[in-house]
Amino acid sequence: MVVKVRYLSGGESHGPCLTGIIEGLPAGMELNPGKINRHLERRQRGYGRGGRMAIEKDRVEILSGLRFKRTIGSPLTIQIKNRDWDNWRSVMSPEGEPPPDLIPITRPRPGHADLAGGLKYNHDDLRLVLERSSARETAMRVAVGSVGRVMLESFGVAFYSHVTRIGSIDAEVTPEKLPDLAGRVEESPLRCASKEKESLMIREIDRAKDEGDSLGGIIELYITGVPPGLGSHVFWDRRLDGRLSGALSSIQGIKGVEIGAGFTAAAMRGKDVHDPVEFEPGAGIGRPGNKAGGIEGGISNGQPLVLRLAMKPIPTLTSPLASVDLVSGEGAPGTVERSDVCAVPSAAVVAEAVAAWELAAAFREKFAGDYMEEVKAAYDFYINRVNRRLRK
Ligand code: EPS
Repeated sequence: MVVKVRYLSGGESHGPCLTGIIEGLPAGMELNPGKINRHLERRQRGYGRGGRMAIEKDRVEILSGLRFKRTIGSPLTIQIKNRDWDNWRSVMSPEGEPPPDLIPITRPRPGHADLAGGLKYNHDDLRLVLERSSARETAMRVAVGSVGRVMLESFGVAFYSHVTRIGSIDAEVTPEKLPDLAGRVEESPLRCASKEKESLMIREIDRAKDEGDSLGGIIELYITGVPPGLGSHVFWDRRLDGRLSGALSSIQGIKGVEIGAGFTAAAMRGKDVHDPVEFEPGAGIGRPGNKAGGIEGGISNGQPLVLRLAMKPIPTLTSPLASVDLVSGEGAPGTVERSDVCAVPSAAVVAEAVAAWELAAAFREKFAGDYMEEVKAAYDFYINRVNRRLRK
């Protein structure tokens, strides 16, 4: 049996709502919408965000696929209302005529989807690009990913993320420490494990804001409890590393994804990069190191997944770069829109959800079944066999 796992989302940043439809969940899975809302709330936090987050209070409404907090096997439809819609009803109205005072956006922001999107879809008003390219869309990615996460958590998978860099400030905390530092990361406005580095990061963000500038950074994901065998070496598009890095680099602003030792491995010798396989009486066959970041040959190997994401600075600058007005053809500064100075901590929560969704899809391919007990039985059978082979 092959399970089709997919979702589609729709919704403009300043339209009425975001909608997602998920296919592929087993029936009988416990799903408390409160768990999804908790991650939506985590995504809204973070030092460096602009005024929009003071308006929104993201919460899901489940419109189908759930009864008494249990999935029923049909598509799960999720809706998140945009509170800001009240301020944009005339500008973003799906019906009627444009208001007489509508001012189109005609000066693309360098680094933003404005220019390329406007050319591709032949939009005169670049608002039609920014409305969907906006990171507002990631609220639905968090909701959808959190559904996958709830399923994976019931099989012992745990997700951690932290911010290891903002601009020039490096936090230097290794991911293995994250399970112990999770409380500290959660209360940090920058998801930074080091209090000292957090103050320096805040100062860096304040300085960028004063200068009309923006900042990027680095996010690290650490995911434990992933069983060996998710993904596959036999087809290129089922390789777990490709699926995770493709999905993670589709998050707004993400420009690079590393797995395990990543780019540093390129400068090392093979004997220093690859993690030996060891047998220890009592513990069985295991790995003393994890430079592979939990994936070998496109397949999870049972070690924690370690992924790093580089996020570029947000392209909306209050002190804008040079651009051209597409109507007059004359040089003009890029459009200034309300925006964030730094959204790296939010992107970390988005990254957890995006990784959770990809892993949930790979998990369902490995452990198919129409209802939860069937999935659990397949999982238990497989894990017992794996443990026997590893002499555990
Ligand atoms: C964004 C611009 C800002 C951000 C937005 C992403 O929104 P607005 O244009 O309404 O001020 O706050 O992020 C979100 C709305 C969100 O929910 O994360 C952009 O241009 O990408």
